[in-house]
Amino acid sequence: ITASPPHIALLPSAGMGHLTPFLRLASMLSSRSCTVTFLTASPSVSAAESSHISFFLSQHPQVKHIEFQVLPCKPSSNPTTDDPFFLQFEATNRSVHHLYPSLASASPPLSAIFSDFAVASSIAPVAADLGIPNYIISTTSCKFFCLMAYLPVLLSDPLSFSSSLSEVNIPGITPLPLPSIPPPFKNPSHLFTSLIATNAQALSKAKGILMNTFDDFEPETLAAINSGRVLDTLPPILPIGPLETFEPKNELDQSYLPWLDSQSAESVVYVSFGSRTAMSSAQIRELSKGLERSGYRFLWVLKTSKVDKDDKEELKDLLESSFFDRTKNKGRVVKGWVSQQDILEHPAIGGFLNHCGWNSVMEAARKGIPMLAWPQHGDQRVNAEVVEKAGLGIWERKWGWGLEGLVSGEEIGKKIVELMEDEKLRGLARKVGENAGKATGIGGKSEKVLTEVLEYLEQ
Ligand code: BUP
Repeated sequence: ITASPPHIALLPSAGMGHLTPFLRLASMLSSRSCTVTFLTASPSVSAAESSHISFFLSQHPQVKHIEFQVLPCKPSSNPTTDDPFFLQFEATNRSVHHLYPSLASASPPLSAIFSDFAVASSIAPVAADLGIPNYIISTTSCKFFCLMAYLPVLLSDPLSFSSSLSEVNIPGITPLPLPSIPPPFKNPSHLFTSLIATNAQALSKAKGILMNTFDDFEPETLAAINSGRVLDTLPPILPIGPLETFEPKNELDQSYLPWLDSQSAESVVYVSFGSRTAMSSAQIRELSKGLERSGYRFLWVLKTSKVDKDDKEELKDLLESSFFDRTKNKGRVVKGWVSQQDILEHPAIGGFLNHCGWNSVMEAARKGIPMLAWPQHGDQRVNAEVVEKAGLGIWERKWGWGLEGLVSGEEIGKKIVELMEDEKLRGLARKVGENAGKATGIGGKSEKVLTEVLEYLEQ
């Protein structure tokens, strides 16, 4: 009997940073003849999530879709956070077991569930009852993954994050400077911290951890974790990135394109802080000054709220009209969703000022675009260190977390000049791009890892 391709159910978690790699992987699996069932929690937090899911399904009619209802707690009922994405993580964990009957009756029968780290503890019993393997998809760097996996151990010692220590030690990997630890980790009862710790404890039940990274990007950390030096209970870490992109091209604001098309090669700085970072209005003004001072051309995607549905402010209320007058030939500011991948692929883009959300990092890596890292929250300071070490970018550590203090326009301007004029960095970043291409090309390391997983799951 010849084996047939596996049937894989994918279960992402909340937020574009989590959904994006799942849509990309679903598209890759589908083009490799797998049967794919995509599981989504409803209602989603952001409008971007629902529109991306709908568009993906319309482009992949062969993909089955199962939607399940979640009921997030009211923000006021959780004393530690009002972040709607964290509340949705928690609600999804509470609802996942409802998926069992539809997963059990799937036809052809399911071969595996690929699910987000944020639901590891609740999906493990479902996969066990179904008698199929569960692979976790990690949506962050391998280095931050190590921190999450090791978090239960760190939390068991009240001194782990003590301000008297300058760094946090995790066996096998280079120490993490204390300022890079997400502040909620210092509070064990914070919802974000308890969710990560609970899910970390379930990692040993997974068959493997699929990671959107590649061997040449984080070689030492991957070697350490895969040799059992970080924790000896973890399943294999399987680097399969950078994931191929799948981007919706509908309903996008592309008004900047003719302008971008008319710019010379590698002359424009692209500025974006991801889908859920809202900067203060004072910081937005300093950033505008910095862009202007740098003298470089810029394309700036601006967000003013954590959830896109709340983003009601207009550009004219955020920045002075004189700024637009002075920079009308120098730059474009866009509000709303853009195709970041298309922008990064545009020959005019020469640098990327970014928060180091992991998808953005992998997108820049694929294209070898030098980054100026300005991490804002969560995993982003750890990711920024990875970016710097890999030769993809520079990072001004003293800028601190997003809401920690104002960075002046003067400093921002200087750093942008440094980014755009550092020829050594440009060469190193180009090399990163070449290595990323090799990893995902035919016979490449990431490509081989994914092929082996799918062969193992063939029915
Ligand atoms: Br904003 C924006 N267009 O306008 P990250 C983002 N993206 O294509 P985040 C667009 O969304 P986390 C836009 O290319 C990336 O794939 C972008 O994920 C795309 O950051 C994704 O980079 C955003 O991981 O999530 O959204 O802050 O919480 O994971 O940091």
